[in-house]
Amino acid sequence: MVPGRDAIQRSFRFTDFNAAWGFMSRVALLAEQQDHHPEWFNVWNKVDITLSTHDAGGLSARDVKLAQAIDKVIAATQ
Ligand code: H2B
Repeated sequence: MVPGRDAIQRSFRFTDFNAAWGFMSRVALLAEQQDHHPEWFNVWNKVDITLSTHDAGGLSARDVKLAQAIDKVIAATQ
């Protein structure tokens, strides 16, 4: 959970920028498929993702669905 906000977040670390961007590309495709988009921050090998539903003013099932899809992307690369 994000303190003070109805949102969830997870931080990811990769070996380098190439791996981080590859992950972000996969997540971007999922986000477009689901019409649900992450707030995210990247610098080199680090990607921080926050999920919240702006149309709903907080968390919704769409955030959980995207989070689970992102977890599958990570699981597939490990
Ligand atoms: N992403 C997120 N995170 N929250 C939303 O409420 C949202 C979205 N709404 N992606 C979608 C797009 C909506 O604005 C469009 C019009 O479908």
